Amino acid sequence: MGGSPQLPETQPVAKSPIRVAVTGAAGQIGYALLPRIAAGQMFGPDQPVILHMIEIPAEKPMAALQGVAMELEDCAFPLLADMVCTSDLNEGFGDVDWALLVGAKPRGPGMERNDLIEGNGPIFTGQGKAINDSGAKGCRTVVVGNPCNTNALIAMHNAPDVDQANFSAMTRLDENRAKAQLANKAGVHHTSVTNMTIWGNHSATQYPDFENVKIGGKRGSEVISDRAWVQGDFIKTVQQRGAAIIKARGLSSALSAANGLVDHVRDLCTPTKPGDWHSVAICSDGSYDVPAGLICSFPVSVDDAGRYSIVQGLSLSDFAVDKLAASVAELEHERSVISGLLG
Ligand code: NAX
Repeated sequence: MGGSPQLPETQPVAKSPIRVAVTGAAGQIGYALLPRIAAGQMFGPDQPVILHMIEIPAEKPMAALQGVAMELEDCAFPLLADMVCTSDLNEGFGDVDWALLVGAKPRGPGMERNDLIEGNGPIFTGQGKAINDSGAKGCRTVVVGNPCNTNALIAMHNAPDVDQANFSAMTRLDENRAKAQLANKAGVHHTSVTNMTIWGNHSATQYPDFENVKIGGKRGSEVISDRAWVQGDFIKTVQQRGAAIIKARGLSSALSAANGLVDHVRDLCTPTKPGDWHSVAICSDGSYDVPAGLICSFPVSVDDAGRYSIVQGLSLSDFAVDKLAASVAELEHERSVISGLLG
């Protein structure tokens, strides 16, 4: 018999697992988030992960965490290489490549925003220090626990050996909410809406930017001419969407928040489609007159080498400048409330 010998099938080289810490892992967002990470939706379908799931050292949350770990085990995810369940921060952040800081105390009845800021701030000093001391070199941190911009600021200041560019806070849920509202109004699918920026704080002062958005590749104003709606109901609906979800569901956003975090991290690891951008709260370098050092949401794009930068040169009307200034003033106020935690 002639012919060439049969070559053995080549096996793809297996990637080594990355370590991903999630705090508040037994909470509602954790429950919606962990299976998506383990299924490869955050880091890709060929990237194994070791989940470091962190909770507070109390009986109930630690027992709930064990239950979550059992369920993850029962999913038999091919990419889930191992799990660590702990309340010890140095073990939890030990050698992690990503630290997703979701856990925080919820805002209780009658609590003012300042109480929330003061109550949650100290969580992020200890976590920042542990990321600094125990995280892998180049560890990247994303804060979701509210007030997330200011908590990211606290974590960043308590991790002096980590590049400040490695800290961000999540405004991607707000971006996705804004895209959905515009798509509904224009009668198009939400994937037609691009170039959506959330400026400022993840709070009721955030400014979803209608002036630079594109719908089906056209300027938003060419598709939606109802200026009163975009300056009024649209902005208000996006700013108040979290409260509307609580009213409807009796619980705060969880699956959409987990989805926002999947999008946030995946798009920080992936070159951005040319001409588009996403909203990420990062340490300001003074762009758009936002004081350097504040964690503020900007339009951000990622280049082919995986480096992100703030998209420059967008035009902002007087209306937009005023909105951004109000949100920045709130961020400065929040920073003054927790200034004692900045190390
Ligand atoms: P849950 O109350 O369901 O879960 C929070 C979990 O965090 C609990 O299991 C709790 O034991 C744990 N926890 C508290 N302090 C901790 C600490 N120091 N270390 C480790 N774990 C700790 O809240 P959930 O709905 O999951 O929301 C979590 C956070 O996300 C809240 O601060 C919430 O305000 C914030 N959100 C932020 C959003 C954003 O877009 N940035 C949107 C959704 C959400 O509101």
